Amino acid sequence: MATTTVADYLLRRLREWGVDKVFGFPGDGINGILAAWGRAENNPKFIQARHEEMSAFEAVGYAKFTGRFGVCIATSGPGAVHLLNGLYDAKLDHVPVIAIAGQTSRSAMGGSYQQEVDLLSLFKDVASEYVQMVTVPEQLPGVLDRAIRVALTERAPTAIIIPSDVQELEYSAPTHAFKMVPSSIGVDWPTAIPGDTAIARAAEILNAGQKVAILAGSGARGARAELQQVAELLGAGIAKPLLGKDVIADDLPYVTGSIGLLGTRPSYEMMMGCDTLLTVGSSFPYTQFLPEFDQARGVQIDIDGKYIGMRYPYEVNLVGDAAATLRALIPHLERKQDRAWREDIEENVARWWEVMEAEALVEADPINPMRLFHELSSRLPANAIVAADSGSSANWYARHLRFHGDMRGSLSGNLATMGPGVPYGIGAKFGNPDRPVLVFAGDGAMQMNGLAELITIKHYWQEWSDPRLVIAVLHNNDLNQVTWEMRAMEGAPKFVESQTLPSVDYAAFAASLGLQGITVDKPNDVGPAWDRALAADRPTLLDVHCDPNVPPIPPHATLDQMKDAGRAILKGDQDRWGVVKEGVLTKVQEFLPHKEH
Ligand SMILES: Cc1ncc(C[n+]2csc(CCOP(=O)(O)OP(=O)(O)O)c2C)c(N)n1
Ligand SMILES: [Mg+2]
Repeated sequence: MATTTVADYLLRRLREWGVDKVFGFPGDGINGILAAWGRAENNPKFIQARHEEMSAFEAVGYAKFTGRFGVCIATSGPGAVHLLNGLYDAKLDHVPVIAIAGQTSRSAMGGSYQQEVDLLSLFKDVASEYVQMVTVPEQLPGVLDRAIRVALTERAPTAIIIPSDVQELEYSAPTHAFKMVPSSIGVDWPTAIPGDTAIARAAEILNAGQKVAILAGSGARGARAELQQVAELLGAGIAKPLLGKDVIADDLPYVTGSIGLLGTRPSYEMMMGCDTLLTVGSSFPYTQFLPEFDQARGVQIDIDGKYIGMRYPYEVNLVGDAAATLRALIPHLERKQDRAWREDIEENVARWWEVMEAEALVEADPINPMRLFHELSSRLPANAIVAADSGSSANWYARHLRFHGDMRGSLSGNLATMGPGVPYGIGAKFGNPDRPVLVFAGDGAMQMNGLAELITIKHYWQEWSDPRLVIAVLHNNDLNQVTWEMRAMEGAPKFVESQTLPSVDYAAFAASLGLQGITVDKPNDVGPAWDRALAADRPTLLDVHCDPNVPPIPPHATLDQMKDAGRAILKGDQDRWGVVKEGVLTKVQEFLPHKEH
Protein backbone atom coordinates (compact mmCIF):
# COMPACT_ATOMS: atom_id res chain seq x y z
CA MET A 1 0.00 0.00 0.00
CA ALA A 2 1.50 3.27 -1.07
CA THR A 3 -0.43 5.61 1.19
CA THR A 4 0.14 5.99 4.88
CA THR A 5 -2.94 5.14 6.94
CA VAL A 6 -3.75 6.61 10.32
CA ALA A 7 -2.64 3.27 11.79
CA ASP A 8 0.68 3.38 9.93
CA TYR A 9 1.22 6.87 11.23
CA LEU A 10 0.30 5.89 14.80
CA LEU A 11 3.04 3.25 14.84
CA ARG A 12 5.52 5.61 13.23
CA ARG A 13 4.80 8.27 15.81
CA LEU A 14 5.23 5.74 18.63
CA ARG A 15 8.61 4.79 17.18
CA GLU A 16 9.56 8.45 17.02
CA TRP A 17 8.76 8.69 20.73
CA GLY A 18 11.21 5.87 21.31
CA VAL A 19 8.55 3.21 22.00
CA ASP A 20 9.97 -0.18 21.15
CA LYS A 21 7.43 -2.45 22.85
CA VAL A 22 3.65 -2.47 23.06
CA PHE A 23 1.82 -4.98 25.24
CA GLY A 24 -1.48 -6.08 23.74
CA PHE A 25 -4.07 -8.51 22.57
CA PRO A 26 -5.83 -8.40 19.19
CA GLY A 27 -9.44 -8.03 18.07
CA ASP A 28 -11.29 -6.63 15.10
CA GLY A 29 -11.61 -3.24 16.74
CA ILE A 30 -7.88 -2.78 16.11
CA ASN A 31 -7.52 -4.80 12.90
CA GLY A 32 -6.43 -1.70 11.00
CA ILE A 33 -3.60 -1.15 13.47
CA LEU A 34 -2.59 -4.82 13.40
CA ALA A 35 -2.42 -4.72 9.60
CA ALA A 36 -0.18 -1.67 9.84
CA TRP A 37 1.95 -3.54 12.38
CA GLY A 38 2.55 -6.24 9.80
CA ARG A 39 3.59 -3.59 7.27
CA ALA A 40 5.90 -2.05 9.89
CA GLU A 41 7.56 -5.43 10.40
CA ASN A 42 6.55 -5.53 14.03
CA ASN A 43 8.20 -2.29 15.04
CA PRO A 44 7.46 -1.41 17.82
CA LYS A 45 7.37 -5.01 18.95
CA PHE A 46 3.86 -6.31 19.69
CA ILE A 47 3.94 -8.45 22.83
CA GLN A 48 1.00 -10.78 23.05
CA ALA A 49 -0.42 -11.60 26.49
CA ARG A 50 -3.19 -14.07 27.34
CA HIS A 51 -5.55 -11.39 28.62
CA GLU A 52 -5.71 -7.62 28.20
CA GLU A 53 -5.45 -7.02 31.96
CA MET A 54 -2.07 -8.75 31.73
CA SER A 55 -1.06 -6.45 28.87
CA ALA A 56 -1.85 -3.47 31.09
CA PHE A 57 0.06 -4.96 34.07
CA GLU A 58 2.99 -5.71 31.74
CA ALA A 59 3.00 -2.08 30.61
CA VAL A 60 2.92 -0.99 34.27
CA GLY A 61 5.77 -3.37 35.17
CA TYR A 62 7.75 -2.21 32.16
CA ALA A 63 7.27 1.44 33.17
CA LYS A 64 8.01 0.83 36.86
CA PHE A 65 11.24 -1.01 36.11
CA THR A 66 12.55 1.18 33.30
CA GLY A 67 11.46 4.69 34.26
CA ARG A 68 10.00 5.06 30.76
CA PHE A 69 6.30 5.10 29.90
CA GLY A 70 4.46 1.87 29.05
CA VAL A 71 2.05 1.31 26.17
CA CYS A 72 -0.75 -1.25 25.95
CA ILE A 73 -3.36 -1.89 23.28
CA ALA A 74 -6.69 -3.70 23.19
CA THR A 75 -9.68 -4.10 20.95
CA SER A 76 -13.03 -2.34 21.42
CA GLY A 77 -15.65 -3.49 23.94
CA PRO A 78 -14.42 -6.49 25.94
CA GLY A 79 -10.73 -5.87 25.24
CA ALA A 80 -10.96 -2.32 26.51
CA VAL A 81 -12.95 -3.46 29.56
CA HIS A 82 -10.26 -6.04 30.37
CA LEU A 83 -7.56 -3.35 30.45
CA LEU A 84 -9.20 -1.50 33.31
CA ASN A 85 -7.74 -3.15 36.41
CA GLY A 86 -4.19 -2.83 35.10
CA LEU A 87 -4.78 0.82 34.26
CA TYR A 88 -6.12 1.45 37.77
CA ASP A 89 -2.95 -0.10 39.10
CA ALA A 90 -1.03 2.50 37.07
CA LYS A 91 -3.29 5.29 38.29
CA LEU A 92 -2.99 4.46 41.98
CA ASP A 93 0.79 3.88 41.88
CA HIS A 94 1.38 6.97 39.68
CA VAL A 95 2.84 5.20 36.68
CA PRO A 96 2.76 6.64 33.14
CA VAL A 97 0.95 4.19 30.83
CA ILE A 98 -0.74 4.93 27.51
CA ALA A 99 -3.69 2.72 26.60
CA ILE A 100 -4.79 2.50 22.97
CA ALA A 101 -8.21 0.99 22.32
CA GLY A 102 -10.18 0.33 19.18
CA GLN A 103 -13.83 1.27 18.75
CA THR A 104 -16.57 0.36 16.33
CA SER A 105 -16.73 2.35 13.07
CA ARG A 106 -18.00 5.90 13.21
CA SER A 107 -20.97 4.91 11.06
CA ALA A 108 -22.14 2.42 13.71
CA MET A 109 -21.66 4.58 16.76
CA GLY A 110 -24.76 5.12 18.85
CA GLY A 111 -26.48 2.23 17.10
CA SER A 112 -26.13 -0.34 19.88
CA TYR A 113 -23.72 -2.08 17.60
CA GLN A 114 -21.81 -5.24 18.43
CA GLN A 115 -18.99 -4.59 20.93
CA GLU A 116 -19.96 -0.95 21.22
CA VAL A 117 -19.14 0.21 24.71
CA ASP A 118 -19.02 3.89 25.58
CA LEU A 119 -15.26 3.93 25.95
CA LEU A 120 -14.96 7.62 26.71
CA SER A 121 -17.16 7.04 29.75
CA LEU A 122 -15.47 3.73 30.58
CA PHE A 123 -12.01 5.33 30.70
CA LYS A 124 -13.21 8.64 32.15
CA ASP A 125 -12.21 7.82 35.70
CA VAL A 126 -9.15 5.67 35.22
CA ALA A 127 -7.67 7.96 32.56
CA SER A 128 -9.09 11.10 34.12
CA GLU A 129 -5.97 13.07 33.22
CA TYR A 130 -6.49 12.53 29.49
CA VAL A 131 -8.82 10.38 27.37
CA GLN A 132 -9.67 11.23 23.78
CA MET A 133 -11.19 9.66 20.69
CA VAL A 134 -9.49 10.30 17.36
CA THR A 135 -12.23 10.90 14.79
CA VAL A 136 -10.28 12.47 11.91
CA PRO A 137 -6.66 11.85 10.83
CA GLU A 138 -5.49 15.40 11.53
CA GLN A 139 -6.24 14.88 15.23
CA LEU A 140 -3.85 11.99 15.61
CA PRO A 141 -0.44 13.46 16.27
CA GLY A 142 -1.72 15.97 18.77
CA VAL A 143 -3.83 13.46 20.68
CA LEU A 144 -1.07 10.86 20.86
CA ASP A 145 1.60 13.39 21.81
CA ARG A 146 -0.60 14.85 24.52
CA ALA A 147 -1.55 11.42 25.85
CA ILE A 148 2.16 10.73 26.26
CA ARG A 149 3.12 14.11 27.68
CA VAL A 150 0.18 14.19 30.10
CA ALA A 151 1.00 10.65 31.26
CA LEU A 152 4.59 11.69 31.91
CA THR A 153 3.70 14.99 33.54
CA GLU A 154 0.99 13.61 35.80
CA ARG A 155 2.56 10.15 36.20
CA ALA A 156 -0.81 8.66 35.27
CA PRO A 157 -2.51 6.44 32.71
CA THR A 158 -4.03 8.13 29.66
CA ALA A 159 -6.16 6.62 26.90
CA ILE A 160 -6.66 7.03 23.16
CA ILE A 161 -9.65 5.55 21.36
CA ILE A 162 -9.41 5.06 17.59
CA PRO A 163 -12.51 3.85 15.72
CA SER A 164 -11.76 1.01 13.32
CA ASP A 165 -12.63 2.93 10.16
CA VAL A 166 -10.45 5.87 11.21
CA GLN A 167 -7.47 3.50 11.54
CA GLU A 168 -7.76 2.77 7.82
CA LEU A 169 -8.16 6.35 6.58
CA GLU A 170 -5.30 7.93 4.73
CA TYR A 171 -3.24 9.95 7.18
CA SER A 172 -3.33 13.68 6.65
CA ALA A 173 -1.30 15.99 8.87
CA PRO A 174 -2.74 19.00 10.67
CA THR A 175 -2.27 22.11 8.54
CA HIS A 176 -1.39 25.73 9.35
CA ALA A 177 -5.03 26.65 9.58
CA PHE A 178 -7.92 27.57 11.87
CA LYS A 179 -9.02 24.70 14.20
CA MET A 180 -5.96 22.64 13.47
CA VAL A 181 -3.68 21.46 16.30
CA PRO A 182 -0.13 20.85 15.11
CA SER A 183 2.11 18.98 17.51
CA SER A 184 5.68 17.99 18.15
CA ILE A 185 7.61 15.21 19.81
CA GLY A 186 9.70 15.13 22.96
CA VAL A 187 9.84 16.96 26.27
CA ASP A 188 12.61 18.22 28.50
CA TRP A 189 12.01 18.71 32.18
CA PRO A 190 13.12 21.38 34.60
CA THR A 191 14.72 20.47 37.90
CA ALA A 192 12.42 21.95 40.51
CA ILE A 193 14.11 23.40 43.60
CA PRO A 194 12.28 25.41 46.28
CA GLY A 195 13.39 28.96 47.01
CA ASP A 196 16.11 29.87 49.54
CA THR A 197 13.69 31.06 52.22
CA ALA A 198 11.77 27.81 52.18
CA ILE A 199 14.99 25.80 52.32
CA ALA A 200 16.15 27.85 55.30
CA ARG A 201 12.84 27.28 57.14
CA ALA A 202 13.12 23.56 56.56
CA ALA A 203 16.73 23.50 57.72
CA GLU A 204 15.80 25.35 60.90
CA ILE A 205 13.30 22.62 61.82
CA LEU A 206 15.68 19.78 60.97
CA ASN A 207 18.49 21.41 62.94
CA ALA A 208 16.29 22.03 65.98
CA GLY A 209 15.31 18.38 66.44
CA GLN A 210 17.27 15.77 68.40
CA LYS A 211 15.57 12.65 67.07
CA VAL A 212 15.03 12.82 63.34
CA ALA A 213 13.16 10.18 61.37
CA ILE A 214 13.22 10.09 57.57
CA LEU A 215 10.47 8.52 55.49
CA ALA A 216 11.71 7.96 51.93
CA GLY A 217 9.23 6.81 49.29
CA SER A 218 9.40 6.03 45.59
CA GLY A 219 9.71 9.74 44.79
CA ALA A 220 13.13 9.61 46.45
CA ARG A 221 14.42 7.16 43.85
CA GLY A 222 17.52 8.74 42.38
CA ALA A 223 18.31 10.59 45.61
CA ARG A 224 20.24 7.80 47.31
CA ALA A 225 23.52 9.63 47.86
CA GLU A 226 21.69 12.71 49.14
CA LEU A 227 19.50 10.68 51.50
CA GLN A 228 22.57 9.01 52.93
CA GLN A 229 24.28 12.33 53.43
CA VAL A 230 21.25 13.88 55.14
CA ALA A 231 20.73 10.84 57.38
CA GLU A 232 24.40 10.99 58.29
CA LEU A 233 24.30 14.70 59.19
CA LEU A 234 21.04 14.49 61.10
CA GLY A 235 21.83 11.23 62.86
CA ALA A 236 18.55 9.93 61.46
CA GLY A 237 17.16 6.56 60.46
CA ILE A 238 15.33 5.95 57.19
CA ALA A 239 12.05 4.05 56.92
CA LYS A 240 10.55 3.06 53.58
CA PRO A 241 6.95 2.59 52.48
CA LEU A 242 6.32 -0.46 50.27
CA LEU A 243 6.84 1.25 46.92
CA GLY A 244 10.04 2.83 48.20
CA LYS A 245 11.67 -0.44 49.22
CA ASP A 246 14.33 -0.05 46.53
CA VAL A 247 15.15 3.64 47.03
CA ILE A 248 17.87 2.91 49.54
CA ALA A 249 19.71 -0.29 50.38
CA ASP A 250 18.83 -2.34 53.46
CA ASP A 251 22.47 -3.06 54.26
CA LEU A 252 22.93 0.45 55.66
CA PRO A 253 22.76 0.05 59.44
CA TYR A 254 20.31 2.94 59.97
CA VAL A 255 17.76 1.88 57.34
CA THR A 256 14.85 0.58 59.38
CA GLY A 257 13.12 -1.06 56.41
CA SER A 258 9.44 -1.06 55.60
CA ILE A 259 6.82 0.86 57.51
CA GLY A 260 3.13 0.21 58.13
CA LEU A 261 1.11 -2.94 58.58
CA LEU A 262 3.66 -4.76 56.46
CA GLY A 263 6.52 -2.93 58.10
CA THR A 264 9.22 -3.57 60.65
CA ARG A 265 9.37 -2.97 64.35
CA PRO A 266 12.38 -0.59 64.13
CA SER A 267 10.44 1.62 61.70
CA TYR A 268 7.52 1.64 64.10
CA GLU A 269 9.73 2.42 67.09
CA MET A 270 11.49 5.20 65.21
CA MET A 271 8.24 6.91 64.23
CA MET A 272 6.81 6.57 67.72
CA GLY A 273 9.94 8.02 69.29
CA CYS A 274 11.08 10.78 66.92
CA ASP A 275 10.76 14.53 67.47
CA THR A 276 11.23 15.49 63.80
CA LEU A 277 9.90 13.91 60.60
CA LEU A 278 11.40 14.45 57.15
CA THR A 279 9.29 12.88 54.41
CA VAL A 280 10.79 12.63 50.93
CA GLY A 281 8.79 11.51 47.90
CA SER A 282 6.14 9.58 49.78
CA SER A 283 2.40 9.76 50.17
CA PHE A 284 2.32 6.81 52.59
CA PRO A 285 -1.34 6.84 53.61
CA TYR A 286 -1.40 5.23 57.04
CA THR A 287 -1.27 8.14 59.46
CA GLN A 288 -1.35 5.89 62.50
CA PHE A 289 2.17 4.71 61.71
CA LEU A 290 3.49 8.28 61.68
CA PRO A 291 4.30 10.21 64.89
CA GLU A 292 1.51 11.65 67.02
CA PHE A 293 0.48 15.09 65.75
CA ASP A 294 1.99 17.02 68.67
CA GLN A 295 5.05 14.81 68.87
CA ALA A 296 7.16 15.85 65.90
CA ARG A 297 7.84 18.85 63.71
CA GLY A 298 7.59 17.93 60.07
CA VAL A 299 9.12 18.81 56.72
CA GLN A 300 7.93 17.25 53.48
CA ILE A 301 9.57 17.22 50.05
CA ASP A 302 7.50 16.15 47.06
CA ILE A 303 7.68 16.85 43.33
CA ASP A 304 3.90 17.20 43.12
CA GLY A 305 2.10 20.05 44.87
CA LYS A 306 -1.14 18.09 44.58
CA TYR A 307 0.10 15.48 47.01
CA ILE A 308 2.11 17.52 49.44
CA GLY A 309 1.10 18.44 52.99
CA MET A 310 -1.18 15.45 53.38
CA ARG A 311 -1.09 12.71 56.02
CA TYR A 312 0.72 14.76 58.67
CA PRO A 313 0.62 18.39 59.87
CA TYR A 314 3.95 19.33 58.29
CA GLU A 315 5.30 22.80 59.07
CA VAL A 316 7.12 23.19 55.76
CA ASN A 317 6.02 21.66 52.47
CA LEU A 318 8.73 21.87 49.82
CA VAL A 319 7.69 21.20 46.24
CA GLY A 320 10.78 20.07 44.41
CA ASP A 321 12.88 17.31 42.96
CA ALA A 322 14.00 15.02 45.79
CA ALA A 323 17.73 14.91 45.00
CA ALA A 324 18.04 18.57 44.05
CA THR A 325 16.07 19.76 47.07
CA LEU A 326 18.13 17.62 49.45
CA ARG A 327 21.29 18.98 47.80
CA ALA A 328 20.04 22.50 48.43
CA LEU A 329 19.30 21.63 52.07
CA ILE A 330 22.58 19.92 52.87
CA PRO A 331 24.78 23.05 53.24
CA HIS A 332 22.28 24.36 55.82
CA LEU A 333 22.24 21.24 57.99
CA GLU A 334 24.33 21.03 61.14
CA ARG A 335 25.80 17.68 62.03
CA LYS A 336 24.13 16.38 65.20
CA GLN A 337 26.71 15.98 67.89
CA ASP A 338 24.65 13.72 70.10
CA ARG A 339 24.46 10.39 68.26
CA ALA A 340 22.49 8.47 70.91
CA TRP A 341 19.28 8.43 68.87
CA ARG A 342 21.09 7.12 65.84
CA GLU A 343 22.88 4.44 67.87
CA ASP A 344 19.58 3.35 69.28
CA ILE A 345 18.15 2.98 65.79
CA GLU A 346 21.14 1.01 64.58
CA GLU A 347 20.92 -1.34 67.55
CA ASN A 348 17.23 -1.91 66.86
CA VAL A 349 17.90 -2.60 63.21
CA ALA A 350 20.67 -5.09 63.93
CA ARG A 351 18.50 -6.92 66.43
CA TRP A 352 15.54 -6.89 64.03
CA TRP A 353 17.47 -8.69 61.31
CA GLU A 354 18.44 -11.33 63.85
CA VAL A 355 14.80 -11.75 64.81
CA MET A 356 13.81 -12.00 61.17
CA GLU A 357 16.32 -14.78 60.69
CA ALA A 358 15.16 -16.60 63.79
CA GLU A 359 11.54 -16.30 62.68
CA ALA A 360 12.37 -17.60 59.24
CA LEU A 361 14.02 -20.66 60.76
CA VAL A 362 11.05 -21.59 62.95
CA GLU A 363 9.84 -25.00 61.85
CA ALA A 364 6.55 -25.16 60.02
CA ASP A 365 4.45 -27.66 58.16
CA PRO A 366 5.95 -28.19 55.70
CA ILE A 367 7.70 -24.89 54.88
CA ASN A 368 7.73 -21.62 56.74
CA PRO A 369 7.07 -19.02 54.00
CA MET A 370 9.54 -16.65 55.66
CA ARG A 371 12.26 -19.20 55.00
CA LEU A 372 11.60 -18.89 51.27
CA PHE A 373 12.35 -15.16 51.39
CA HIS A 374 15.13 -15.48 53.89
CA GLU A 375 17.04 -17.99 51.77
CA LEU A 376 16.74 -15.75 48.74
CA SER A 377 17.85 -12.69 50.65
CA SER A 378 21.44 -13.87 51.02
CA ARG A 379 21.52 -14.99 47.38
CA LEU A 380 20.04 -11.88 45.78
CA PRO A 381 22.10 -10.75 42.78
CA ALA A 382 22.91 -7.04 43.08
CA ASN A 383 21.08 -6.31 39.80
CA ALA A 384 17.98 -8.36 40.57
CA ILE A 385 14.46 -7.09 40.01
CA VAL A 386 11.83 -8.43 42.40
CA ALA A 387 8.05 -8.30 42.07
CA ALA A 388 5.55 -9.55 44.61
CA ASP A 389 1.86 -10.20 44.21
CA SER A 390 -0.78 -9.10 46.69
CA GLY A 391 -1.27 -11.69 49.40
CA SER A 392 0.86 -12.98 52.23
CA SER A 393 3.97 -12.70 50.03
CA ALA A 394 3.74 -8.89 50.19
CA ASN A 395 4.42 -9.12 53.95
CA TRP A 396 7.47 -11.29 53.58
CA TYR A 397 8.72 -9.25 50.61
CA ALA A 398 8.46 -6.12 52.75
CA ARG A 399 10.13 -7.54 55.85
CA HIS A 400 12.48 -10.36 54.91
CA LEU A 401 14.25 -9.31 51.70
CA ARG A 402 17.38 -7.34 52.31
CA PHE A 403 17.86 -5.18 49.23
CA HIS A 404 21.37 -4.20 48.23
CA GLY A 405 23.23 -2.90 45.20
CA ASP A 406 21.06 -1.67 42.35
CA MET A 407 18.18 -3.96 43.08
CA ARG A 408 14.74 -2.89 42.02
CA GLY A 409 11.47 -4.09 43.46
CA SER A 410 7.78 -3.32 43.25
CA LEU A 411 4.26 -4.55 43.75
CA SER A 412 0.76 -3.19 43.42
CA GLY A 413 1.23 -0.72 46.25
CA ASN A 414 -2.00 1.22 46.33
CA LEU A 415 -4.56 -0.78 44.36
CA ALA A 416 -3.16 -3.88 46.05
CA THR A 417 -4.74 -5.97 43.36
CA MET A 418 -4.15 -9.67 43.00
CA GLY A 419 -2.55 -10.73 39.75
CA PRO A 420 0.27 -8.34 38.82
CA GLY A 421 3.17 -10.53 39.99
CA VAL A 422 3.77 -12.64 36.88
CA PRO A 423 2.95 -9.89 34.34
CA TYR A 424 5.14 -7.38 36.22
CA GLY A 425 7.91 -9.94 35.88
CA ILE A 426 7.30 -10.16 32.13
CA GLY A 427 7.23 -6.37 31.78
CA ALA A 428 10.45 -6.19 33.82
CA LYS A 429 12.13 -8.71 31.52
CA PHE A 430 11.14 -6.86 28.38
CA GLY A 431 12.48 -3.65 29.87
CA ASN A 432 15.64 -5.26 31.28
CA PRO A 433 16.35 -8.50 29.40
CA ASP A 434 19.84 -8.64 30.89
CA ARG A 435 18.75 -8.65 34.55
CA PRO A 436 17.49 -11.57 36.66
CA VAL A 437 13.84 -11.14 37.64
CA LEU A 438 12.23 -12.82 40.65
CA VAL A 439 8.50 -12.97 41.26
CA PHE A 440 6.60 -14.05 44.36
CA ALA A 441 2.99 -15.05 43.80
CA GLY A 442 0.35 -16.79 45.89
CA ASP A 443 -1.42 -19.87 44.61
CA GLY A 444 -4.59 -17.79 44.45
CA ALA A 445 -2.91 -15.29 42.15
CA MET A 446 -1.50 -18.10 40.02
CA GLN A 447 -4.96 -19.58 39.64
CA MET A 448 -6.47 -16.16 38.93
CA ASN A 449 -4.13 -15.40 36.03
CA GLY A 450 -0.48 -16.29 36.67
CA LEU A 451 -0.74 -19.83 35.30
CA ALA A 452 -2.10 -18.65 31.98
CA GLU A 453 0.53 -15.93 31.78
CA LEU A 454 3.28 -18.56 32.13
CA ILE A 455 2.38 -19.31 28.53
CA THR A 456 3.50 -15.81 27.61
CA ILE A 457 6.82 -16.57 29.29
CA LYS A 458 7.12 -19.80 27.30
CA HIS A 459 6.43 -17.77 24.16
CA TYR A 460 9.14 -15.16 24.66
CA TRP A 461 11.82 -16.19 27.13
CA GLN A 462 14.37 -17.22 24.55
CA GLU A 463 14.58 -13.60 23.40
CA TRP A 464 15.95 -12.45 26.77
CA SER A 465 19.74 -12.27 27.02
CA ASP A 466 19.56 -13.35 30.67
CA PRO A 467 16.88 -16.08 30.68
CA ARG A 468 16.42 -16.04 34.44
CA LEU A 469 12.87 -15.28 35.43
CA VAL A 470 11.93 -17.11 38.61
CA ILE A 471 8.32 -17.44 39.77
CA ALA A 472 8.13 -18.60 43.39
CA VAL A 473 4.61 -19.81 44.16
CA LEU A 474 3.50 -19.78 47.78
CA HIS A 475 1.48 -22.98 47.55
CA ASN A 476 -0.64 -22.93 50.73
CA ASN A 477 -4.03 -23.99 49.30
CA ASP A 478 -5.49 -20.90 50.88
CA LEU A 479 -6.27 -17.26 50.19
CA ASN A 480 -4.10 -16.82 53.22
CA GLN A 481 -3.79 -13.06 53.59
CA VAL A 482 -7.55 -12.66 53.75
CA THR A 483 -7.93 -15.70 56.00
CA TRP A 484 -5.61 -14.00 58.50
CA GLU A 485 -7.31 -10.63 58.08
CA MET A 486 -10.61 -12.32 58.94
CA ARG A 487 -9.11 -13.96 62.00
CA ALA A 488 -7.21 -10.95 63.27
CA MET A 489 -9.54 -8.09 62.39
CA GLU A 490 -12.98 -9.68 62.34
CA GLY A 491 -12.25 -12.21 65.04
CA ALA A 492 -13.92 -14.63 62.65
CA PRO A 493 -12.83 -18.14 61.80
CA LYS A 494 -11.79 -19.14 58.31
CA PHE A 495 -14.79 -19.47 56.00
CA VAL A 496 -13.52 -22.55 54.27
CA GLU A 497 -15.89 -22.24 51.31
CA SER A 498 -14.38 -18.90 50.26
CA GLN A 499 -10.81 -19.38 51.43
CA THR A 500 -9.61 -22.89 50.61
CA LEU A 501 -8.10 -23.35 47.18
CA PRO A 502 -7.96 -26.48 45.08
CA SER A 503 -4.40 -27.79 44.92
CA VAL A 504 -2.61 -27.67 41.58
CA ASP A 505 0.77 -29.06 40.55
CA TYR A 506 2.32 -25.74 39.55
CA ALA A 507 5.77 -27.20 38.88
CA ALA A 508 4.32 -29.79 36.51
CA PHE A 509 2.36 -27.12 34.70
CA ALA A 510 5.53 -25.06 34.24
CA ALA A 511 7.47 -28.13 33.12
CA SER A 512 4.78 -28.88 30.54
CA LEU A 513 5.64 -25.51 29.00
CA GLY A 514 9.35 -26.32 28.81
CA LEU A 515 10.22 -24.18 31.83
CA GLN A 516 12.12 -25.56 34.80
CA GLY A 517 9.60 -26.65 37.42
CA ILE A 518 10.79 -27.50 40.92
CA THR A 519 8.58 -28.73 43.74
CA VAL A 520 9.89 -27.76 47.16
CA ASP A 521 8.32 -29.44 50.15
CA LYS A 522 11.20 -29.72 52.61
CA PRO A 523 12.65 -26.71 54.43
CA ASN A 524 16.24 -27.68 53.71
CA ASP A 525 15.51 -27.84 49.99
CA VAL A 526 14.58 -24.16 49.79
CA GLY A 527 18.12 -22.79 49.54
CA PRO A 528 19.31 -25.33 46.94
CA ALA A 529 16.14 -24.67 44.92
CA TRP A 530 17.03 -20.96 44.74
CA ASP A 531 20.56 -21.93 43.69
CA ARG A 532 19.20 -24.03 40.86
CA ALA A 533 16.80 -21.33 39.76
CA LEU A 534 19.50 -18.65 39.81
CA ALA A 535 21.88 -20.85 37.81
CA ALA A 536 19.29 -22.01 35.27
CA ASP A 537 19.38 -21.49 31.53
CA ARG A 538 15.65 -20.86 31.40
CA PRO A 539 12.79 -19.49 33.52
CA THR A 540 11.97 -21.48 36.65
CA LEU A 541 8.85 -22.01 38.68
CA LEU A 542 9.39 -22.93 42.33
CA ASP A 543 6.28 -24.65 43.65
CA VAL A 544 6.84 -24.08 47.35
CA HIS A 545 4.54 -25.93 49.74
CA CYS A 546 4.03 -23.31 52.43
CA ASP A 547 2.39 -23.54 55.82
CA PRO A 548 -0.82 -21.45 55.95
CA ASN A 549 -0.53 -21.24 59.75
CA VAL A 550 2.32 -18.73 59.83
CA PRO A 551 0.60 -15.42 60.44
CA PRO A 552 1.75 -12.19 58.83
CA ILE A 553 2.33 -10.34 62.09
CA PRO A 554 2.05 -6.55 62.17
CA PRO A 555 5.11 -4.95 63.79
CA HIS A 556 3.09 -3.16 66.42
CA ALA A 557 1.28 -6.26 67.60
CA THR A 558 1.61 -7.04 71.27
CA LEU A 559 2.00 -10.56 72.52
CA ASP A 560 -1.65 -10.63 73.55
CA GLN A 561 -2.82 -9.54 70.13
CA MET A 562 -0.70 -12.17 68.49
CA LYS A 563 -1.97 -14.85 70.82
CA ASP A 564 -5.46 -13.63 70.08
CA ALA A 565 -4.86 -14.13 66.37
CA GLY A 566 -3.81 -17.67 67.14
CA ARG A 567 -6.91 -18.52 69.13
CA ALA A 568 -6.62 -21.82 67.39
CA ILE A 569 -4.86 -23.18 70.33
CA LEU A 570 -7.72 -22.21 72.61
CA LYS A 571 -10.57 -23.13 70.34
CA GLY A 572 -9.21 -26.36 69.06
CA ASP A 573 -10.82 -26.11 65.61
CA GLN A 574 -7.52 -26.04 63.81
CA ASP A 575 -8.74 -25.85 60.27
CA ARG A 576 -10.87 -22.78 60.86
CA TRP A 577 -8.74 -20.95 63.40
CA GLY A 578 -5.33 -22.04 62.28
CA VAL A 579 -2.53 -23.02 64.60
CA VAL A 580 -0.11 -20.18 65.01
CA LYS A 581 3.40 -21.45 65.34
CA GLU A 582 4.35 -20.91 68.95
CA GLY A 583 7.92 -20.38 67.84
CA VAL A 584 6.98 -17.44 65.67
CA LEU A 585 5.31 -15.73 68.60
CA THR A 586 8.26 -16.33 70.83
CA LYS A 587 10.80 -15.14 68.31
CA VAL A 588 8.99 -11.89 67.69
CA GLN A 589 8.82 -11.29 71.39
CA GLU A 590 12.57 -11.61 71.59
CA PHE A 591 12.59 -8.27 69.88
CA LEU A 592 11.42 -6.54 73.01
CA PRO A 593 9.92 -3.16 72.24
CA HIS A 594 11.03 -0.23 74.34
CA LYS A 595 7.46 0.27 75.30
CA GLU A 596 4.12 -1.25 74.42
CA HIS A 597 2.24 1.15 72.16
C1 LIG B 1 -8.43 -8.69 42.38
C2 LIG B 1 -8.43 -8.92 43.86
N1 LIG B 1 -9.35 -9.74 44.41
C3 LIG B 1 -9.35 -9.97 45.75
C4 LIG B 1 -8.43 -9.35 46.56
C5 LIG B 1 -8.44 -9.60 48.06
N2 LIG B 1 -7.27 -10.38 48.43
C6 LIG B 1 -6.11 -9.81 48.84
S1 LIG B 1 -4.93 -10.92 49.18
C7 LIG B 1 -5.94 -12.21 48.82
C8 LIG B 1 -5.47 -13.63 48.98
C9 LIG B 1 -4.41 -13.98 48.01
O1 LIG B 1 -4.25 -15.36 48.04
P1 LIG B 1 -2.98 -16.02 47.41
O2 LIG B 1 -2.70 -15.43 46.08
O3 LIG B 1 -3.16 -17.48 47.46
O4 LIG B 1 -1.81 -15.54 48.37
P2 LIG B 1 -1.61 -15.96 49.92
O5 LIG B 1 -2.12 -14.83 50.75
O6 LIG B 1 -2.35 -17.23 50.16
O7 LIG B 1 -0.14 -16.14 50.06
C10 LIG B 1 -7.19 -11.76 48.43
C11 LIG B 1 -8.31 -12.64 48.07
C12 LIG B 1 -7.51 -8.48 45.94
N3 LIG B 1 -6.59 -7.81 46.63
N4 LIG B 1 -7.52 -8.30 44.60
MG1 LIG C 1 -2.46 -18.86 48.86
